[in-house]
Formats: sequence, structure tokens, C-alpha cells
Amino acid sequence: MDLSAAGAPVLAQVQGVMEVKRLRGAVRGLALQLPTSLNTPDAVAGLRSLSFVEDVEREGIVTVQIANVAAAGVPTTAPIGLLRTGLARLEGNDLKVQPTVTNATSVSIAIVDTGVDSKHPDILLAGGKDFTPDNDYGLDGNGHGTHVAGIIGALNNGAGVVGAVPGAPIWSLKVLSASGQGTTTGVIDALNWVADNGRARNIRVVNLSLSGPRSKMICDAMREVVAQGITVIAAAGNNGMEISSGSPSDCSSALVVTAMADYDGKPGGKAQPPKSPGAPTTPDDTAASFSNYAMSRNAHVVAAPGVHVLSTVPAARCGPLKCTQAGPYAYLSGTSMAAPLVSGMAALCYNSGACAAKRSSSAGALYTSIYNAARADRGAGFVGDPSTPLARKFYGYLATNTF
Ligand SMILES: [Ca+2]
Ligand SMILES: [Ca+2]
Repeated sequence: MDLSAAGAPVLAQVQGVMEVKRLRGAVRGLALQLPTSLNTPDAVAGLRSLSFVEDVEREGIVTVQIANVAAAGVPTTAPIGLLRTGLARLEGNDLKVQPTVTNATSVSIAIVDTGVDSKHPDILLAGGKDFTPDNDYGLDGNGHGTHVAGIIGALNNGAGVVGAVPGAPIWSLKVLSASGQGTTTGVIDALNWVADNGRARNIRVVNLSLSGPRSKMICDAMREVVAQGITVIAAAGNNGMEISSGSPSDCSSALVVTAMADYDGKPGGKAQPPKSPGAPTTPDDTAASFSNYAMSRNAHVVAAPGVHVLSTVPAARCGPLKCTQAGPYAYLSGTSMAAPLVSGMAALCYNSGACAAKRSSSAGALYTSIYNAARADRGAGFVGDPSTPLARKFYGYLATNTF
């Protein structure tokens, strides 16, 4: 929408129309609340026909993508998801993880989510911005954003968990409330901010572990972010449906991540699902039934472990999220938990120099490296990947880190 057009200010003066939000940046627009009398297809068509209006979309509710919270499981320091994706390895009994990085040596990763707990001892928060009324990006009243942050960047400090890129500078872009809900407008607002401000803050990766109804405007805003040479990683969503049924998983410029289950860090399907109360029952090394999927082989869909993932949560959320005895850490499942492993790989791709081109997203290079690794070792995948396909459900190749 052209906000400087003569008619634009008039819109908000129509009887009963309330301006909720004014979006500035790559995707400009107004979020308006219409009175019931104008909530009709005719009125929306009328809006769309105005000369300064490019498009009209119904506001959508976007939510965190948690499929399961398991009761106080056994804490483990061996990061299963990292072992399975090659982000860590065992040499005898020695766990080898990525070296801890610092602000000076790593690209930053923006997490568009419920906030990230700035007080958590296992996370380095570099900065952020709150797009919700809370006005505190370091406050996570839900726990989801902090869990995602730990999967990406928890410190290798001998306590708690270890992230894919230990010590990675995290930017908390808060668009979801304590209930885990937000709006399409909020997501666009955050993506606009990244397009305008991301590179100046060394942000090269954006993690979107959320899902809502289809939104062309989210995809428009995302394209502007990618045009800045920033990679966008999106959770596939937890509805057990096709990825094109919602946003941002329907956006072609995102690398979309489905979820599979792995309980021992190894292929072969030999591990048993955990025994703790409420724990998931998805068999080892199979696609998660909650995970969305693609209808065909698709060069922007990959898979990662997303079932029964241990990570950081705010201490204040330990009750509902059922923390382990080790402290503010909990086991959650969802495509929300799979996406951040791939976000970590994207950061490593930039850190290694393999994806350092100034105006280039790492999504293409990442997909190619994951594809090549999977084709070179077809037995290392899972039931549901293209080497062991399920009818009409395509979950993509399992992400393996080569950076
Ligand atoms: Ca740690
Ligand atoms: Ca396994």
C-alpha cells in the first residue's frame, strides 16, 4: 500500500474503522480493524480496488509449533540432535562439538518468536526488538523462543545443553505473546525490520518456528529479507498437512524444515522412544506424524530431529514445561524444534566462508550440501525421506552438517 497516497489516511477515518498497526519498510501497509458491517467480500473487494491499495489480506493468527511436552525426562548432556545431524560427534567417549564462537567470529541469528529469556545462563542474547506490547524482547512468558534459542546457540560450558553453534549471538525478535500467539502483521513487521536492519547487525539467519494461515504478504516481506543476503529457515508446521497449507512454510524463498524422530543420534531405527510420562511414541528414525510435508520432491524442504528435544526454557516456565532435574531445561517436540538445527547450520555455512557471498542467501548452498550428503549415504536417513519414501508425503532429506 502506498501510505503517502492522497486517499490512504482517509481509510482510517471511515466510520468504525480502526487502525491497528502501520507497517513501514519493505512491505508497507495498514492493519485495520473493520466494523462488522464492512466485514463482507464486497467491502474487501472495494478496498482492493482503491488506487493506492495493492492487496488486501485477512489478518491471520500465527502460533508456536509445539506438538508435545514430555514430563520431566532424564537430563542428558549428549545432544542427540547434534550427533544425528553431524553437528557434534563422539570420539570414543569424548564428545566433540563445534567450538564456542563469539560475537566477533560468528554471524548473528534472529529468532522471530515469543522472546528469548535474557537471564538464562546457557544463552548469549546479543540484542532484539519487541513487536508486542510487552516491550521486553528478553522476557519470554511462553518458553518456546528460549527453547529454540538453546537449540541454536546454547553454550558449551559443561552445564545444561549445547547448541548447534555454541555461543552464537542471538537476536530476539518478539512477535508472539506468552500464550504463543501472534499475528501475520507482527511477522511482517519483524521481517521488515530484518530487511532494513539485519545486515548492519550482522544478522544472516532468521529462524521462524511458527505457523499461521497462508499469507502472500509474509512471503513478500521474506523475499526482501532474502534479497539482503539473509537466510530464512521456517518450520514446516505441525498440522500433519501439506506445507503449502500455511505460512511461512508456503514461501518459496524459505528453507522449510520438517521433523523426524531420533533418540540415539544414530540411523538404523534401533532406539526405543523415551519412557517418561507423556513422551512421544513416534518410532526411532521415522518422520513425525505431526509434521507437515511437501507433495513432491522439493528443493526447499529438508528434515531434522524434532521429537523429544531437550533445550533451555525460562525458569519461570518450568512448571508447565516440565523441566528436568538439571534445572531450566525441558523436552519439547515440534517442527519448531527441528528448524533451529538447520538455522545453526546456516550460521556455520556463513562462518566457514562457504556461504559468505554478500548478497546471497545460504539456502541454496545448504540444500545442495544436505542433498549431496544424503545421496552419498542413503542408509543414514529415516523412514519418510526420499530414499525411503512414504506415499504422497515428502519430508525431505535429513539435514547433515558439512560446514
Ligand atoms: Ca551448556
Ligand atoms: Ca536413531
